[in-house]
Amino acid sequence: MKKQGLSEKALISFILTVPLISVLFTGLRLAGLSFAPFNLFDWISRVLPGSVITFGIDSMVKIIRFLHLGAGTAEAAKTAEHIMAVFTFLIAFIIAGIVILSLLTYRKKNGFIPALISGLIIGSLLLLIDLNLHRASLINELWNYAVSVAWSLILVWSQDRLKLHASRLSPEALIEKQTGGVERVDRRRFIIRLGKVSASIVVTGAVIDLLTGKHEQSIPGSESWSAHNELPVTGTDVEPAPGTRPEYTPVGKHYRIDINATPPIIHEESWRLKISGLVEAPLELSLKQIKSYDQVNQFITLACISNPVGGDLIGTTRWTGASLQQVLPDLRLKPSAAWLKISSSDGFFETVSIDQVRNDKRIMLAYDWDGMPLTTEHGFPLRIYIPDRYGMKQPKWIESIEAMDEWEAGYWVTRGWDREAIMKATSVIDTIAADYAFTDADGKKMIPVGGIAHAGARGISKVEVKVDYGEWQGTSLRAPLSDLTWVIWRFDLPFLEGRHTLTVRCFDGAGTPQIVTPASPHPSGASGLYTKKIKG
Ligand SMILES: Nc1nc2c(c(=O)[nH]1)N[C@H]1C(S)=C(S)[C@@H](COP(=O)(O)O)O[C@H]1N2
Ligand SMILES: [Mo]
Repeated sequence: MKKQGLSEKALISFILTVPLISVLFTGLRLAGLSFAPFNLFDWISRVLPGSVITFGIDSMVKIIRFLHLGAGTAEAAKTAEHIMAVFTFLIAFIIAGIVILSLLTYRKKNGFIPALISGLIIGSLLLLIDLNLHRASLINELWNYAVSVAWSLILVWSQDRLKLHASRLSPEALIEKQTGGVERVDRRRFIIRLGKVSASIVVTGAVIDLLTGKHEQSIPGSESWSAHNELPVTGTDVEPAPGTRPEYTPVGKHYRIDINATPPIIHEESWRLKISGLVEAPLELSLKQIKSYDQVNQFITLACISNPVGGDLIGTTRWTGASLQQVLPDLRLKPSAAWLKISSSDGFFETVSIDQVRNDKRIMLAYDWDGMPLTTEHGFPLRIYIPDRYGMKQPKWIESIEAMDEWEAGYWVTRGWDREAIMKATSVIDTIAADYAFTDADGKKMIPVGGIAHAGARGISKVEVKVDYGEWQGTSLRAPLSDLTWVIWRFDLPFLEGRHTLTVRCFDGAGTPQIVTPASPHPSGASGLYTKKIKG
């Protein structure tokens, strides 16, 4: 009998893993069951060293921006992660398949028992991953075990069939077999049939996905704040140049960055904010209890530390929540408590200084964005806001607060990013609106130019632009939505013939100029001047 070669083992594993992924995906779509490829990927991204992850994120953002993937960097990055997750899973299972088939090549009896054991081992590895990610649930783990065992049984059965084909041949064929001809034809036929079954499972999965996918659910009875309220700054102020980004970011367009292929789904009824550590007595707060504190509303610009100069990982909306300062006395902290460790259901965490909380009432536990409960992507049911810090310091999906006497490095800090992650001042030219050129009072042709400037919670005192190597010139600043948001600036540029370059710079509220030395996001946020070409 011909020994099964490595490439045939790999081929069979591949043919069987593709429909496995399809079945898992259908489970996710139809029943919200866990999708093992995402869990495997998320687990790998948590255990890999920070430098590898940082390099990965950096390259991904660069490639996405270079390719101009229209959807927005954050969305394209998630798609890229999903594709990587599926490939990683595929390769892992092909390797597992080769190992299983190699171990079982020389067995005499049928492979039911070893196949069952292999499937159970794989299911158990998936269970360990889910436990590590805090994503394990009875139904999900049963599902993982079921599909792993089924995959493994079919895999080993295929090997049995291939052997059988060899031994069941007629005497004539057996003679021919010496030359290897019939056996090869027969094996090929079996593998082709297997491939057809596999393909039809994938097609069925895709059809189900098409039929059931993508109807976005809106939360019944809730309407966004912005749908029926005017923004505090109206058109009477400095008019943004046409093409400037919206001053207020729709929640659906707000960038999303986190360590999860799919966001954790938390149920309000069973969720409690658990307070522990250096407190007189451990405490649990329901969302209702948190909402019973005075409601605070703040317009806030949030940015990711991975945002390059001029990138789209920045957004502005209206946050609603309770001031942590007000909640603090009810936590009954022991005198030695100096830090709060805020932990999330995805394993993300950060520490906040209690002194800072006592001194800054803007630090808040937020439950609404734009007047609606936080979406799953943006941290339902609770996230924290800490002024002047990049997003990496501000956990979403908060589950617990532990009072501690010592500082602890947070999730991204342990992976090599800045301890403080103070937002750097940045300014961007969104538009040079040549199509909206107008003639001013002196009869000169002017082109509206504009964009944003932002310096965390420090405000913006001045934005200037220059043409080529010319003098810096002042711009008009629109009153911001709050002193925590970006500022929209506008400059009417006298029309110029030919090609020129426009550069922008800003100064924060204290008059400190933005850092002009170019730096990439890692480890403490991007800096450098933004430029844009003028097409005359
Ligand atoms: N639990 C949790 N919170 C998190 C993260 C995360 O991965 N997990 N990412 C942080 C980072 S890096 C950023 S930039 C912000 C982004 O918030 P957004 O996705 O709502 O825009 O969430 C922060 N909070
Ligand atoms: Mo971030």
